[in-house]
Amino acid sequence: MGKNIVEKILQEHIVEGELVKGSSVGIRIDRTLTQDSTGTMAYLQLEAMGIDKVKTKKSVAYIDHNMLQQGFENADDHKYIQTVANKFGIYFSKPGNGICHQVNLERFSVPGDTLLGSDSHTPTAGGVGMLAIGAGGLDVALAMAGEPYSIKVPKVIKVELTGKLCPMVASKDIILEVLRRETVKGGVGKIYEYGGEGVSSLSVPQRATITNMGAELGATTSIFPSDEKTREYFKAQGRLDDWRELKADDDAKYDEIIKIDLDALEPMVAAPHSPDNIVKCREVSDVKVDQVAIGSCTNSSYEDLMKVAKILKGRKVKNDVSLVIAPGSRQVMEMIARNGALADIIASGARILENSCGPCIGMGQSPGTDAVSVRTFNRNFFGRSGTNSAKVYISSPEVAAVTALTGYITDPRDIDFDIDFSDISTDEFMIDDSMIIVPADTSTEVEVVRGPNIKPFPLNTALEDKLSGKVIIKTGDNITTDHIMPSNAKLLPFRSNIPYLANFCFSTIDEEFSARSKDNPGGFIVGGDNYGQGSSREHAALAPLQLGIKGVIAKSFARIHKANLINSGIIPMEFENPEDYDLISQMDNIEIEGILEGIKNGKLVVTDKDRGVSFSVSVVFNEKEIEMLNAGGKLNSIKLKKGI
Ligand code: MIC
Ligand code: SF4
Repeated sequence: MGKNIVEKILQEHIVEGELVKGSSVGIRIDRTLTQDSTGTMAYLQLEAMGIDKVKTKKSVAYIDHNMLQQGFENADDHKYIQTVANKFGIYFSKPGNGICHQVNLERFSVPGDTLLGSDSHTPTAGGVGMLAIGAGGLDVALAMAGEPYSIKVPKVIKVELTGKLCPMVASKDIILEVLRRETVKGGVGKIYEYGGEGVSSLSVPQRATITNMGAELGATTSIFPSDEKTREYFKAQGRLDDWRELKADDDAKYDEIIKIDLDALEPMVAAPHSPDNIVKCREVSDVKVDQVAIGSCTNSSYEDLMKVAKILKGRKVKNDVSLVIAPGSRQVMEMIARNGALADIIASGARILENSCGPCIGMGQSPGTDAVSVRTFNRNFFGRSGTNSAKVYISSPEVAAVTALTGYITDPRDIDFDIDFSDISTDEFMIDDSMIIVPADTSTEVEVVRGPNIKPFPLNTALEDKLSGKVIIKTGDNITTDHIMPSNAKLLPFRSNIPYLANFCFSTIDEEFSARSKDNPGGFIVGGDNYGQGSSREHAALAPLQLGIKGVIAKSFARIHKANLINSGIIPMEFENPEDYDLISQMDNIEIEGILEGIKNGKLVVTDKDRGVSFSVSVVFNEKEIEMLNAGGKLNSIKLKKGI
């Protein structure tokens, strides 16, 4: 029987279990990536594993998230990562070299290989046909240590593209359309494989925009075939040797097929505060805009910025709009600087930021009170910009650039500009890998520098058979990791300091959460659907662990966060009957007995002592997960096994 691309790659990498839908398999990880805000934890955990060198084909540590050096903390983190990378045989991409996913696409992606990254947008590399998955730092550390990565064999959804995008309609609009149809939780347990005749008209950066933002579906990953367009991209990056063709067999089977006619798509935006809140630009053309931000790992390629430069050339940004632009990599920045496009951008009145995540993670450029910001990013979650009252819209670079000129959300087809994008593609990127530091051959002489900002991470204790405690918080649906452990310019410097960070757990929606948890140790969190969507940050599990949280009961969980909870020894429990959510209130006392047996049988009974009611929660885990929970987390279970 014919195979799809996902099955082909999984088959080549499977080392434990069998390719049966829904069952757990272990796959070999060829490559890893980390970035600084999740990297410090990942490397502290790697150090705890007692290995000398990473066992992957290539692992890369990027610095791109926290670039604002307002104190020593950040520089300490960077130094720690650089030295630990050097010791363990990991390539180090210096601050200023660019956003991990953009640089990875340019310089390290390989079709057909597996990539595990401690960042939820690792699937960006699916744009070249890599099976690229986001995970918590501990899982990435384990992959570096040579352990297989375990996943549930996902459903494979084919997204069949037909036709061709119309002028001023972007690949961003394709993924916005997928989000409109599938929603932010529609992709849980699924991989989206793109195919159909429409694929060949899309360049690699356009494809990478789609696989990048596929993370917002909650999907395991997204992937494109590796074809002639991919080959051209590798040739232009001087990496033809890394290219291989990858396509689905003609008779490949899929669990579902979604069809998208590219000709019929229109420019769209994701309205506040969710990436699936999709509306057509023309429906919101009365929205006055205060800020426009162009960049992020979704839309900061050479091609994206050349389009922006062409739109801005000879025109001026509206007086009451602030336009900020962050190119995705040093390669992109240097190319637009040398060919003059940067001068056109500057002349328009735009502000140029460095090649990093920047405003996407609230590191600077927070909008004003109640301000409207149009961004080419992938997430517009509540509070993520650093301003809770701000309204963030997500759009393509074309929409963003035109909007900066008009001051209102604008469909670029409604503007009478004579712009031709046909000469943008390049057959030769500027290649200079001098900001990528090759690790030392021998690790023994390398000293790991650990500044005072690097604090030990919390470890859980072995699972108890009976748990009782208070419901410290009850949340609604679609709680993001930005709600649970906010990231902004004030908090990002403390990603390697969990005791401090924990004081701000849930702080954007509940300032008392941390104090209440400390006053009532051993508590629980109650959540709605899709609890923990968004980022891969394990801090959203480690901070609750630090505060003594023992379990989370939710209607459903996002994939990476659920894994991070288990890795931390916090039990994720799902309401068997979602209506039981209504039975519990914040600060109720709950009790769960017979836990050790219950997690083997997939079911626990929770008693709400204040309401005098009991209900069942589902706790279906595989053997390894049960071991982890019993030991009080993944690291404890590994230490037990290895006797370290
Ligand atoms: C994000 O986009 O939310 C981040 C910041 O890149 C996170 C990682 C982090 O929290 O450090 C992600 O996507 O995983
Ligand atoms: Fe950085 Fe934003 Fe991409 Fe996350 S989504 S990696 S913060 S650019």
